[in-house]
Amino acid sequence: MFGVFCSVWGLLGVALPLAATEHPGQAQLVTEVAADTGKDPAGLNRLLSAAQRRQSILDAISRPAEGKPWSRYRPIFLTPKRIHDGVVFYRQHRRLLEDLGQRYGVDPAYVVAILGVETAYGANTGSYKVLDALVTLGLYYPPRAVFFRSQLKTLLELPPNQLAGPLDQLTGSYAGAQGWGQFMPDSIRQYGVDADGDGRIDLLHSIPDIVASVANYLHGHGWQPGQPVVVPALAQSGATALQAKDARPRWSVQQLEAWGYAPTRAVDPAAMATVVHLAGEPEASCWLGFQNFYVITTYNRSPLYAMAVHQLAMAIQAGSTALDQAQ
Ligand SMILES: [Ca+2]
Repeated sequence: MFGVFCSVWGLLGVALPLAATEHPGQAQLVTEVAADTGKDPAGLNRLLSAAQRRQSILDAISRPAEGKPWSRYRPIFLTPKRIHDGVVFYRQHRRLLEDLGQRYGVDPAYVVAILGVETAYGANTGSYKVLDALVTLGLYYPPRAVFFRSQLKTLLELPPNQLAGPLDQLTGSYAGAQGWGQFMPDSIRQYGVDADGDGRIDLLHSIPDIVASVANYLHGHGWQPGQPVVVPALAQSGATALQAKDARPRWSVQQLEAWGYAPTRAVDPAAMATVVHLAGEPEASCWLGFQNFYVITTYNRSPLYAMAVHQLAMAIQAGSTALDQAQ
């Protein structure tokens, strides 16, 4: 009798009341997380089964990002409002920023600029459920499944005091990045800091935690305090074409000059740099990017992103200095 009932439900395509969604690969993931953390598999299954595969997330990640020339990318981030809000934020939290900048050996204007480019200083931290985002990309998006499944696993493993709220209520970007600095779960685990000492890492509500975590991230990726980020260069016609898979500084300035890339400002000839070409309208531009430029690209590998962060940091610094002098 029961069996007949079941098959009727099955034929009608109606879910049995107690049947939960099981995503592909869920059982294996739960087994791994439970083994690593001792968490209850039933609780993990409940969390995952309540998460939804979202087509909007798959659509968002499939759109080409940062395909714009610099001349059209720059105005998105270097707006008067974003500069103004950055100056206000910098001055409002100056003591904290300068103390943490000192502690982590990073220039705090760059921390503020990253918060500005990522989320307009916390205004747009994202409205996708983080669990939906990471289930969708980790379990239903083969091209990036290795990366996103690992982020999903980390999210499930993070202790509750490293999250800004209950795991099933966290929101973020379509890629599952959270908080003012848009940290992925691995970055929360590796670089998250409880700077206000309340026993939690809260990258959504605690300004000290947010600032310290971004500063710690930059420090951890090799920021060199007081060193240049990027300088404009002139590429001579016939300059040696250089290929590199990322913005890591690979050549000395002296070597780059010999190959036809002349910095337009005095820089240490022994400093290591890479050449950054930005497509423009109408003209392309050429730059020498140093270690600190590379560090910003570890946050987002697009050179356009790193340049936007650099120029916003410069504008915030200039705006703040101008106000100091007016006082
Ligand atoms: Ca805290």
